[in-house]
Amino acid sequence: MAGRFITLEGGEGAGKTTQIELLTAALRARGIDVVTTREPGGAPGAEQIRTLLVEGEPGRWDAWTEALLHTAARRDHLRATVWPALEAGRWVISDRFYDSTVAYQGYGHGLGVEAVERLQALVLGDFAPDLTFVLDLPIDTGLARAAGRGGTEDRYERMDHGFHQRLRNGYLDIARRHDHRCVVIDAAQSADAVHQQIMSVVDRLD
Ligand code: T5A
Repeated sequence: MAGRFITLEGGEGAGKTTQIELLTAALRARGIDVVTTREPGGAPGAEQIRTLLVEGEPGRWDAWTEALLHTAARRDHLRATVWPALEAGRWVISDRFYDSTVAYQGYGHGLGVEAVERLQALVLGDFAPDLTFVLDLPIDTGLARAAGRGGTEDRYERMDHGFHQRLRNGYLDIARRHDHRCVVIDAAQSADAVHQQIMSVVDRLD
């Protein structure tokens, strides 16, 4: 069976990690060989870059430096983890991918969609996910969930309300512009209800 590349996207605390666990278990129960991974990170070099991005003060990088760091981590992640797995026929499920750079740096930080998409095309060519779930929920609900997670990786959660609003609108716009691969899911529902919707879409993958 050919490999598939599925990505989960959304703002802070949208429930991606929770849904990836449920989706992975459901696919493995069907005998599918699944690799789960995440961005920023997912490979040793990319995980080192992750630390620079998710810890520290919200303003420690300007928007372009941040976009370049995320994209450098992505290139390493693809080369070391994603492409070899897909070539081996495995399914890869990634917690975030390039839509995050378009949403966070393009819309959230105002670099603009066109500039960020050009950067992605330069570094990744025309490689794209087969299917992307955009988990959408009110900002305050997501931030409250994320706050419950604790830890030091809270740099983006501490960005201002306007940033999170641009992010949410940005994701909905990405989903509209790429409706051949993106599906928006109401992530304010219970984890089980979200999972059922995700599975009903995965079942339609050819
Ligand atoms: N970033 C990333 C960029 O700016 N540009 C980029 O290009 C990339 C790739 C990564 C940060 O980097 C930024 C975006 C991010 O801010 P991260 O640690 O990966 O940092 O942060 P998040 O992806 O936001 O991860 P979170 O852990 O905060 O959120 P999740 O994974 O979406 O949510 P999850 O599943 O951990 O759930 C959070 C809490 O909510 C509960 C869970 O039990 C958990 O406690 N929950 C629910 N509660 C009620 N109902 C449901 N349906 C629930 N689902 C989960």
